[in-house]
Amino acid sequence: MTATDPDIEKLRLDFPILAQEINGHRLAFLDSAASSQRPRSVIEAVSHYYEHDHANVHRGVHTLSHRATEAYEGAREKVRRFINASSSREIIFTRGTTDAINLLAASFGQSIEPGDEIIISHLEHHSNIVPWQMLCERNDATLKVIPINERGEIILDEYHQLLGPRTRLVAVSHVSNALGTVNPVEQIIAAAKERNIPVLIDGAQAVPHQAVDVTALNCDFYAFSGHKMFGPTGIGVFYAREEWLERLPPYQGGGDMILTVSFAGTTYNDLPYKFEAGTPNIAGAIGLGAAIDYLLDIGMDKIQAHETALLDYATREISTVDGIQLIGTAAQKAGVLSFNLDGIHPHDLGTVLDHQGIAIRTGHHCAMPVMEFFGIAGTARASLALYNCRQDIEQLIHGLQLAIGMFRS
Ligand code: C6P
Repeated sequence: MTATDPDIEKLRLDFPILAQEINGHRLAFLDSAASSQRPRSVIEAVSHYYEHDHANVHRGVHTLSHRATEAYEGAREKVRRFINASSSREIIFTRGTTDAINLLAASFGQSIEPGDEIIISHLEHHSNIVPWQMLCERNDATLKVIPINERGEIILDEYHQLLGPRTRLVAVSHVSNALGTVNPVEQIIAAAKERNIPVLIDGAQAVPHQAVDVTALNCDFYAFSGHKMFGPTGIGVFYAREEWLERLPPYQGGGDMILTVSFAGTTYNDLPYKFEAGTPNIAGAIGLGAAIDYLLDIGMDKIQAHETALLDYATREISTVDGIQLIGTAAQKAGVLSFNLDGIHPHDLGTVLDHQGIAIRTGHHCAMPVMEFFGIAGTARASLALYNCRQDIEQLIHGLQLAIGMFRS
């Protein structure tokens, strides 16, 4: 599969939403970092479940409950294989990345003491900043931030300086949503491990673009969202090593996370159920399982090669546009082109492009500190997924020329 390969045209047919026109133009969907589209197989898996198998899980002796439980637990096993976790007991279904990070901040956070330190990076999405800020405020701990350089890359030397005897956790993104920088997570994890410091990786923008192996990475925690990897909204994953999950207190209390309840006290369920209180998003998990089947069927290496070639092409093409400033020029990038055009506000640009059938995101991308670093209020962001092709990029470049004509004439 290359950027010009006819395979991509065939693959696009799997995504019914892409076949439509928007404002009288072919849809060029370049906003998958915000939320990707779903292949027909995911849509069908969810509706098949609702049409044939729905009941609550882990609760009934009847056939439908057995079927729902089997499908839900089957999805957990698919997630385990997808990220190469050792056991499905290490896979907790959540509402998404944000929910997964909040789970860790609430649970692990209970052991954080005054003076303890948590390290994040300057590249983080708000959901990997605010929960740690809230925790630090609550427990009188300190948030330390790894600085970045002008290309939008983490400065590893500075990271090493920040690691210290009071560091309790390192929490960094695998891929930046605002710039597309692929962070050197292997080195970040290895340096923390030398000091026995646990590491959380926010993988929301990594899992749709490359193979992820949590065992090889040697991270303690890994979080991601279903809706950015062609699965449903409202479902995500919190991976944690089993020994951590055994030690950590539960996040929420309620049904399914208990073994026994009396007014004298409660005992908690086995893993992973200890961390899944209440009726879960059963259909969401099944849809996520179908998305994983879809991705693995194509092959993550093939997807990564296609997107890397397309990003190279898009970077070359957009660099020729008069007055363009690319924000984020890291040596290692995935899936994202963030830019500004001289004299045109990103929101105006987004609106003009929408009139041409081109969907991009504009603004701060929930990464305000990144924008602050570059001294800008926001960017226009075109983000790629496996179904994008050269035609999408050509349409984008044409749209940018039109906008220049409108605003600069
Ligand atoms: N970024 C974007 O347009 P949720 O909303 O929980 O599914 O994911 C939050 C999140 C966490 N980390 C990273 C790196 C992310 O990119 C996101 C979501 C979207 O960039 C929506 S703000």
